[in-house]
Amino acid sequence: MKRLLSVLVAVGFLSVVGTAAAQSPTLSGGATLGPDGVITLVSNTGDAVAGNDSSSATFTLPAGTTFAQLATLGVEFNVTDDGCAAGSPRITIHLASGKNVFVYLGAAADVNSCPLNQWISWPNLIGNADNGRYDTSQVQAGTQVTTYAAALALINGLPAGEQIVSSVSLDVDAGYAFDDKEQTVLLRKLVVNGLLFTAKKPKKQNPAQLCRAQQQADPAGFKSHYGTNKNKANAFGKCVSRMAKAVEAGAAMKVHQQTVKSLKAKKAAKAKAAAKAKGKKKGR
Ligand SMILES: [Ca+2]
Ligand SMILES: [Ca+2]
Repeated sequence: MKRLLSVLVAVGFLSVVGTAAAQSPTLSGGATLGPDGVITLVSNTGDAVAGNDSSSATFTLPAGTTFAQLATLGVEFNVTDDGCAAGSPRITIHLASGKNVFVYLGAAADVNSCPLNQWISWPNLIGNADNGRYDTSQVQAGTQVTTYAAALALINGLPAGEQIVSSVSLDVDAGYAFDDKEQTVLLRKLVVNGLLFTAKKPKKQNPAQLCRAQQQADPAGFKSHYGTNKNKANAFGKCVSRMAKAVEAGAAMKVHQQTVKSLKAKKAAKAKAAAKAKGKKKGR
């Protein structure tokens, strides 16, 4: 038993080692961080603003990191407007020499095409064998369509100083390729070795908790608002099933706040009417 326990403890420690610490990449161009923690990257070449022609989210790597030392390169993104084009979105591996290695993010069959309005996940592009996933043409002409293995062999053959990676970015810059001159990509995860950005998942509301708050706003009104049987005794259960549906639809807070407001308003109106009736009685 003691031995089993120490094994479990060791496993527990192992799982902690290698866990990347959450941090935010540096945003530039038209990139913005939303209240939901998701980064929006736009390329708008159709307006008068130059600052939003391209967008990047960039992780600076620990000094001296080499291309061969990149063990994890993952991304979760969603192209909402109007598609993938001209190598955008892409991951750029910035070498300290000033040259770039590009990693394209589309489908295996065509690394430049991707579906619209759905989250696309690449847990790790290091080792990816799709032909054309990597582009090392800035390092050596004629290698625009290549693989990770070939990119690694090429860069490992360079002088040591030219194997250093200074930063890694996700880039969006192909607005010009679309009719409306605008491209939008959402980013909710970017991981490069120990550097990790993840948008926080919104906390799910508890339907029963919301119903208790509504009930407190006006117990009698709550009964008549939700109750469907003879003595309205099923009001709480009806509320919980209504709010559970709202939570699933992502509309729970809206429905909850509207219901509380309406319950309070009805309660106040009732109290006012009762006071008026009382006053009339007294006046007689
Ligand atoms: Ca612009
Ligand atoms: Ca557009």
